[in-house]
Formats: sequence, C-alpha cells, structure tokens
Amino acid sequence: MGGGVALFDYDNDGRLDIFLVNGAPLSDPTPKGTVPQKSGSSYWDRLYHQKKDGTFEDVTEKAGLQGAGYGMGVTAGDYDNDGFEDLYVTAYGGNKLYHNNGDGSFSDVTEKAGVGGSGWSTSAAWVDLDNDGLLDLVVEEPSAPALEKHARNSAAFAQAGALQFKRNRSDPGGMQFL
Ligand SMILES: [Ca+2]
Ligand SMILES: [Ca+2]
Repeated sequence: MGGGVALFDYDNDGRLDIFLVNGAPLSDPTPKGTVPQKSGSSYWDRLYHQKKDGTFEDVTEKAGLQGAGYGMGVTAGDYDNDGFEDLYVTAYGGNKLYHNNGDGSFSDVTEKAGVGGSGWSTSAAWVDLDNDGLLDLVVEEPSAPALEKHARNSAAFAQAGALQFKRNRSDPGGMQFL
C-alpha cells in the first residue's frame, strides 16, 4: 500500500524538501491483531533536504523522523505558528505529531497534544476549521468507532465518513488538541 508524501520547506531556506512515509514488514498470513513495526532502517520514513545545487540529502536521523508502525499519510502545517512547518504522520500502529524545533530536528509531541488516534488512520489534513488562526487537524479513520466518537463534527466533515476532528486549543505557552 502506498504511503504519503509531503513537499515542504522544513528549514525555511526557500527550497522544498521531501518527506516520504514508509510501511513496515508484513507476514503472510498476518496473525490477527498484529501491529506492524518498523524492524530496520529500510522501513524508516525519510526526510530529504534539498541542497543549493538541487540535489537532496537524507537527513532522517538528524531530524528524528524514522517513524513508527505502518505509515500511511502525512500532512505538513505550522500548528503552533512559530514559523516552522510541523508534521502529522498517520500510520497503522499509531499516529505521530512532530514539532519542528527549527534546528533541523523534530520532537514527538503526540501524547502532549493528544492526537495519537487509534487503530488505523489514513489521510490527514491541517485546516483552520473555526477561523481562530490555529490549524486544526482532520484525520480519516476507516475503522468505524471514530465516527460515533466524533459525531460533533461539522456536517461537511461528517458526510465524508469516519473523520476525526481535532480542534487546536493552543494558547501562548500551551499546546493541546481536543
Ligand atoms: Ca528547505
Ligand atoms: Ca511550528
């Protein structure tokens, strides 16, 4: 199954960089309840930094973006308005929110932000749903329970299926999603 890709300028040097989402090994048959794990570097997600000459260098390890689980999708957006684009990566096995530290590294802030999701998430998007200047998160979860859990979504989003809506409730000094 194909993974997502994000073209974004993580280091604000004016050149687009590439983030690629990668899967994880699956056994055949896969026992029920198995959560795929990245068993080695060949399964890592990858961040490629575009250099001045138009070539790219692999900066995955420096950035701390090796990832976890069976990666599916990614969306880039500056959710905390600090001028650096952050990443949200969906995966079978747990989603991750990575805060861009602005020095070439990212921090996993998933737990603090409360956006780990559950089960299997596919697509995700940053969008300011309530026009408060803070990016909110929409996550598609094909697994059914998400639909009931997030019934308070706006009609437009509810129609699209099992979407999870996370409102960004950040305030100066804090960062929390509902
Ligand atoms: Ca760049
Ligand atoms: Ca940011």
